[in-house]
Amino acid sequence: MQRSLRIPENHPRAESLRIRERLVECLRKGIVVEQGLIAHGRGEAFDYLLGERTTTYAREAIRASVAMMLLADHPVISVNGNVACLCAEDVVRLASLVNAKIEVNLFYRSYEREKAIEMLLKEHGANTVYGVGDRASMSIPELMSERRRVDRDGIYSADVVLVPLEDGDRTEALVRMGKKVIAVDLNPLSRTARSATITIVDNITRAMPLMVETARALRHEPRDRLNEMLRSFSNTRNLEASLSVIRLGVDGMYVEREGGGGSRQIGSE
Ligand code: PTJ
Repeated sequence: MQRSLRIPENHPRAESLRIRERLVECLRKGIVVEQGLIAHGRGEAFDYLLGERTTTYAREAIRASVAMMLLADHPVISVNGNVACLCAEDVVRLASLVNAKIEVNLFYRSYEREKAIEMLLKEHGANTVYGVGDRASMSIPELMSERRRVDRDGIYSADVVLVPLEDGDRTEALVRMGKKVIAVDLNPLSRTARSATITIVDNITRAMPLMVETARALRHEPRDRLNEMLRSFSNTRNLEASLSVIRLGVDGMYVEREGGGGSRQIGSE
């Protein structure tokens, strides 16, 4: 039996509950897989520790990522079930602003899911969606999962790939192919986060709209300025900073409980 929850507006976790409802609805429509709900739960745990805010460090990573996409010759946005469900509209907007292709790439691949995700992206205005069916005829070397199958005109020939919500194996394999990889991952300790060229430690539901906003702001900047933004960014430093937000946040929570004035929002905006 299908159940849907009426979420009270003043519920302290209203937004988080809304996102869960959306994922469950996408599960019913065959866009998200059961494992996608588990993956989201892991993300939620890190989001909680980050204070469910976009940190200043995530904002820095977003600026560098958008600069990288604007400077790229063949940028591609890789879309899986969770990303399609939570951010289809922003994926299409961002792709149009930075002139990127959109490719469906699934860990739990089935033709039905590819088509359902393609349809959702097209409903939001995408023209061509790469990687569907026979289009995904090329393979990422040394990768065994279904994620290895990519489109010759999409990820295979891309110089920059945005992989919101990814697994570590493919990130490493794409980097080995000489591509620059931008990841969005709430877990700053994950292999994806550690091996990507730029990692945005933020929830995709907040990061993607901010990427769109940043692309609008930066799209007419001269290439020199964009290059300068990239040069001044260090992924290692940025990940360390995100981890310190978690550490300080957790310490702050303990202080608060013991009657001190600690705050979870250190490093957040
Ligand atoms: O649609 P498919 O078939 O491609 O499958 C998608 C999933 C998500 C099931 C698949 O990619 C997977 O198993 O992912 P992992 O390896 O569990 O990685 C998910 C990572 O994304 C974890 O590090 C989570 O912390 C992180 N994550 C989960 N939800 C979010 C997130 N990061 C940002 N925003 C989120 N909303």
